[in-house]
Amino acid sequence: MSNLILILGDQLSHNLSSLKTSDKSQDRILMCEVWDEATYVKHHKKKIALLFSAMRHFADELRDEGWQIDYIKLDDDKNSGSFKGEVERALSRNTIDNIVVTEPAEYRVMEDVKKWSKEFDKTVEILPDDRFIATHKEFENWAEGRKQLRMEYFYRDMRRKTNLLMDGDEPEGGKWNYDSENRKPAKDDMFMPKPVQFEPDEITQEVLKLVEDKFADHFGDLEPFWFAVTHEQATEVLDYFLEAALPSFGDYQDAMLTGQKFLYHSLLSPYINCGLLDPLEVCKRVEAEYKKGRVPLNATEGFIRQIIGWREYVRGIYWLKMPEYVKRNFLEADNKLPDFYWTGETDMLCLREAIAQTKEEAYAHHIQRLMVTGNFAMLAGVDPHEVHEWYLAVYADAYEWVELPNTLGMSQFGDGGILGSKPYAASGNYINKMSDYCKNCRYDVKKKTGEDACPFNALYWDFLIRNEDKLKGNPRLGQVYRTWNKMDETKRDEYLASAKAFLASLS
Ligand code: FAD
Ligand code: DLZ
Ligand code: SF4
Repeated sequence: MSNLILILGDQLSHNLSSLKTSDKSQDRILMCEVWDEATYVKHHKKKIALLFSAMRHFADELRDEGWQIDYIKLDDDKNSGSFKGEVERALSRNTIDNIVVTEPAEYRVMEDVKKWSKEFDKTVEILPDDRFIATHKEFENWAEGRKQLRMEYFYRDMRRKTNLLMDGDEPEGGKWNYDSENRKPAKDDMFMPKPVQFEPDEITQEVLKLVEDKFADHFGDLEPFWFAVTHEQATEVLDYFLEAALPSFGDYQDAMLTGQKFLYHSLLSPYINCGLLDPLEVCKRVEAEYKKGRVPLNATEGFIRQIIGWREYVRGIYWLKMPEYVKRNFLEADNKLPDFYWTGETDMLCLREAIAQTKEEAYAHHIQRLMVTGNFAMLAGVDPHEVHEWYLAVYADAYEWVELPNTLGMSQFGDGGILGSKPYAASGNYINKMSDYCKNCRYDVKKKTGEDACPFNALYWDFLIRNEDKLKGNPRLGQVYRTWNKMDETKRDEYLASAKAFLASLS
């Protein structure tokens, strides 16, 4: 019996379920760079380079371990351009009894794979992806019968399951969540860790040439390219994060500073999501730093919550709600995504900074994604599907299972409140509190209306009024609507006129 094991670009883990159950001496691995995956949205050049280089390095590691591998490069002769086409070609090259694949992380690919058994007349074994902490069944059971699917309660179950930061049956320190300690603005004289950077080796250089040649019209700067592309390098990034940034991760998690792209964030998501780092192992290393007394509890808990809480939870929501989730548009927003999301050419400094670093690094941290680019798109009434496709294309860590709930749900309120209990809508005041952007912006954050006023201020009220029918029943927005109702009528008209003029200027 010989199996064909298909390993996808985000399955670059030695402990992958399909590898654990296979036999080096008779099974054959297929890995393939395919046009369809690189272009179903036009991914950032750096993201494609990261994946192709990491795939090639991983294939070499497996070959060194004695596996037989068919590795198909993008520019190989006869590359069909799709997973299905490459499986078909592999079946014709080799004598294969069954196809084995660890479940694809994206719905689109899973639907494709499910058809192969019939199409190829072979058994297709789809194995669970046990790099995730919760199984699909566990999430479904947790969700069953609940009126609200709040992350916090799911997270507590994941703490119990993993035993991370547990003191017997109780949470370490007596509280499950230390977020209230994690909202400090940063100052520009603080020590900032510099990300670990790697020189492209020969494999990466070949990939960089390929990406420049084939994907020149995709968004983003390809070089300088310094991502980790192997497990060893990704582990160095983790080591440095634990050493230099983790102790301050909690305190400044929501802060933004001009010219500081990374602050105390880990930069680990691209590596965790493609399999170069294991999420549970990362959390154990973080917990160990707390146990050594090097890192405070608010940072440790805050970090672990992002991974075993948010990351697992958004995956659960994705698989629970797809395929209809991607079509949701609760607020019926239908404006176009402004062009400046692709060019960064806007006078709004907060947006310019977030978009410029997205173009340069394929990275922006969570609050930039949520409260700057996400908040603006929602306030401006942009179609959430367009917003989703932008996020999926521009970030090195973006895969639909994690990006879609974060974008359409958390940041755009497109799901009507499955992920968040209210829209993350904020005026310029929030950005001013959490950043130093407003000091040097051509707009005045203190001005509420008029040509020089921060656009977020009028858009905030315009958004609430535009969507009043849908949002006024939300108990968390009652106070906001009462404030509006008490406001002087002239002031209200000025807000709406300012927003209208600004939105017109966008189109
Ligand atoms: P850190 O701030 O260091 O956080 C540590 C880790 O926690 C991350 O590496 C990540 O694995 C995990 N994490 C943190 N927040 C989340 C979250 N909300 N959902 C899932 N995991 C989380 N994350 C992605 O991995 N891929 C995406 O495509 C993605 N799209 C997003 C789109 C929007 C609109 C928003 C608001 C958030 C999105 N996130 C996404 C979540 C988050 O912004 C990124 O995980 C984080 O910025 C990655 O940078 P980091 O590794 O430095 O994270
Ligand atoms: C994101 C991506 C890209 C750009 N290219 C490839 C590829 O050529 N081959 C591959 O196996 N995977 C790629 N990926 C990752 C896949 O899109 C991802 O594995 C699926 O969407 C399932 O999550
Ligand atoms: Fe952004 Fe408004 Fe501040 Fe300018 S003033 S940086 S537009 S929040």
